Amino acid sequence: MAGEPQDDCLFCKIVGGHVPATIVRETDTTVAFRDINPQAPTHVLVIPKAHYPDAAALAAGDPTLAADVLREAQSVADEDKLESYRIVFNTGPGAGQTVFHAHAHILGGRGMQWPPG
Ligand code: IU
Repeated sequence: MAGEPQDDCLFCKIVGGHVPATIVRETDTTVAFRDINPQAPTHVLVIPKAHYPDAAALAAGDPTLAADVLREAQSVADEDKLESYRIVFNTGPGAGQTVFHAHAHILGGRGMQWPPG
């Protein structure tokens, strides 16, 4: 069923406390933790606790939860005092998605280039 935890999903395991992560924020519906391979001084992942394979599935399956993720992105930015930051949802392997549980990358604390690589 949409949103149910998946046994083989790393981020579901982080939600369940079975895989360690440096959690910076948690709400009833989301978890935010520091990326293990940071690409900027602030690099936090915000995930829905419910399992959706990518941002498109999340937005289609539970738009309110998608909005929760975006709201948490701003809270992460506020906590790290970021005036500017980037939210990235890699969607699909060709875009660099490697973990198939929807997640927003919150990147900040350094200058950013456009277009991204
Ligand atoms: P991607 O958009 O699917 O490529 O992002 C997955 C991210 O998850 C990537 O930046 C990894 O460094 C990060 N990550 C993590 O923070 N903790 C982990 O245990 C694993 C991956 I595996």
